[in-house]
Amino acid sequence: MTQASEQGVADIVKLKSPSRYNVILLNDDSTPQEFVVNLLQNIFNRSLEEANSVMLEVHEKGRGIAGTYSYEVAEQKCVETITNARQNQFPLDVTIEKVE
Ligand code: TYC
Repeated sequence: MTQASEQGVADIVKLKSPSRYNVILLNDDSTPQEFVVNLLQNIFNRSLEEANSVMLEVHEKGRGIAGTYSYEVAEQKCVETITNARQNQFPLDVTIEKVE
């Protein structure tokens, strides 16, 4: 193999799939459960059953995965979540974590 084609192979081997990010919902004492379920359906495109299950997981364990996206989309989902919650005066919080 020529040096150029060896370099070509090395470049291909190095290619990584784009990173994914979990949007994590955090529990609090005052955001209503129904509001969280609606938000999971409307912003994170979850079915009613999934939304209920994620909401209960957050309520019981303190945190849960709302959805998994590219960084840009995850960031936008966070902005939409916080904007919606604050407009309704709820303290709901979210964070983004890279999927390992
Ligand atoms: N713990 C809240 C309650 O009992 C419900 C809740 C669930 C709040 C999930 C935030 O991310 C959350 N009203």
